[in-house]
Amino acid sequence: MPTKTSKNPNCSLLQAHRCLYKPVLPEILKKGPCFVKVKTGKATQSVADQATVKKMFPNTYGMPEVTFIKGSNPAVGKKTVKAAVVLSGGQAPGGHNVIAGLLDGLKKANPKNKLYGFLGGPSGILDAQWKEITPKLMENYRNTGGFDLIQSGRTKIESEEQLAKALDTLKKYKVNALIIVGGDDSNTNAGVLAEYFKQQGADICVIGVPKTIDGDLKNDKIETSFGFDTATKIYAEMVGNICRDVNSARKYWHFIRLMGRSASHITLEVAHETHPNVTLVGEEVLAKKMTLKQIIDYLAGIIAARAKQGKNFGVVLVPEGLIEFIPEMKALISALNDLLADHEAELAKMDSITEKKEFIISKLPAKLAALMKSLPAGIASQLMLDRDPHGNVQVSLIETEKLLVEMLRTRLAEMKKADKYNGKFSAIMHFFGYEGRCGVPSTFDANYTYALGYNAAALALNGCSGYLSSVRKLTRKPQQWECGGVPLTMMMNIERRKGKEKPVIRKALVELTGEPFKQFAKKRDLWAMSEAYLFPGPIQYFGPAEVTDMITYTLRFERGGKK
Ligand code: FBP
Repeated sequence: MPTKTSKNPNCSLLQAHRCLYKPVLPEILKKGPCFVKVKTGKATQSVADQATVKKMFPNTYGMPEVTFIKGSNPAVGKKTVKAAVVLSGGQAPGGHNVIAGLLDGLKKANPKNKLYGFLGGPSGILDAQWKEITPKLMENYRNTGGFDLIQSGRTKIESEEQLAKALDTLKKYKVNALIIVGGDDSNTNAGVLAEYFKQQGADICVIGVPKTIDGDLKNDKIETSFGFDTATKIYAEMVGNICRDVNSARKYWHFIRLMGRSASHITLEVAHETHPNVTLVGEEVLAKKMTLKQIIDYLAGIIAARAKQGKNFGVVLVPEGLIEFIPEMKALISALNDLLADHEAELAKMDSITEKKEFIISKLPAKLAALMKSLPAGIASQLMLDRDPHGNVQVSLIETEKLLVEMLRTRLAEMKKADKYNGKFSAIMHFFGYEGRCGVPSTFDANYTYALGYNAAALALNGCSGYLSSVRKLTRKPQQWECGGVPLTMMMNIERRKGKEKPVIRKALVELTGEPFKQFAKKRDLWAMSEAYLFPGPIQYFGPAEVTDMITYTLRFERGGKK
């Protein structure tokens, strides 16, 4: 059916139709921010290191959780607000809908309210690069993937000078609310800014929005970060297609590394959606203190057992963050992090990676130096690449699947010599990461992000600075979702970053006692030896609600039983 928007040459037909989709708002937000009141809960505490976090955040520590309840609140419509939004960190499907919800919420409260977008992530605040987001501009971005409306970036606003610069920009343009859409690191930054503005007596409200495909920014009140639903559906489609190819050709082992910087939530979710033969879970590797050799033995055992049945094929899922969970690699990475930070200037003067590597190896303790030398050259170099501005290793650039396959080839050859393996091992390697981050948001993510943005507008208009937008009870229909805010300091603990102790929002890793892992553990032996593959197919945007509105296994397992 042709539509008005489909005449835009830069707009695909699907995009044109999706632009017309009206996200379903939770009932509580439907009449707009002037019809919700703030109900406060009990005072909160940080998840760990309470005394230190409290000392670092004297103005924002201990704030109560807030929930929106029905009630007349005309005061929020009487003030005129200039809000600004910034997209921070990796892309996640639904970012544009956060902005759409924010814009619509602000305008509903008072049509004179304005929304600016800082360009290119937090650096846009420092460099005062922004554009106004008008309803007209927003039109073609509703329900689309990507962050291209204002782009994103990973700059961390940290030094006194940067904090002061950020404040200067916001004061100059009379911005009274800043909405930071980001993951754990970016929302830590939101907490730091909220505290700093209060310390400086600046009346600027800072609100965070939980974004990351990794799914590791969650707790009791943040049931999932946005983007996880769509990204896992995209990866599951691709993995399912490979499972079908494997089962048709029956000649390759496919090793698929899936994104997720640290936590293995994405890999576990995709495993539930596709039933691959082997799924490695980083958190289990850490809990069992599995060495690289033990991981290789585990994989080789399954490959040999399938070969015995004449099955020289299969699918293995490898979480991107696995490398940091293997105890000896974790120790090596941690030592490298400190060395790279301590010797930044000296290393910058060296031209070749070989020179850098030799220098680093000479500074490592003997055991770690030996490990570094034993790694394939490519992997050792990848481990030394620059950390991101938050001090994280860029695991998306480390080809762990190649490391595993290389080591497996050696192991299987040894087993062959010892008459313990009599198969054929042809491996194909993949990395599915960036493919999933800018997909057209699923119906769940389209609704969830719009609600998160609209809710952030209500929080900002109520002056709830230092809060993360929280939309919960997500296994229910969107109309029944609950809305409110969670203090950012409540999620913090102290961690070592770039060689220093820093307050950061604690990542939610896969819990081995949690239902998503327990359900997987029950079935993995069956999946290992059979071809119980599932083929989820592409995300459906139109059709029966049970297909279009499907939520993740993770959310269902974690929240399904809760009221
Ligand atoms: P966020 O935590 O910022 O959402 O980013 C997540 C992620 O997609 C990881 O899964 C991945 O390791 C990383 O970003 C890649 O970062 P970059 O985009 O800088 O290459």
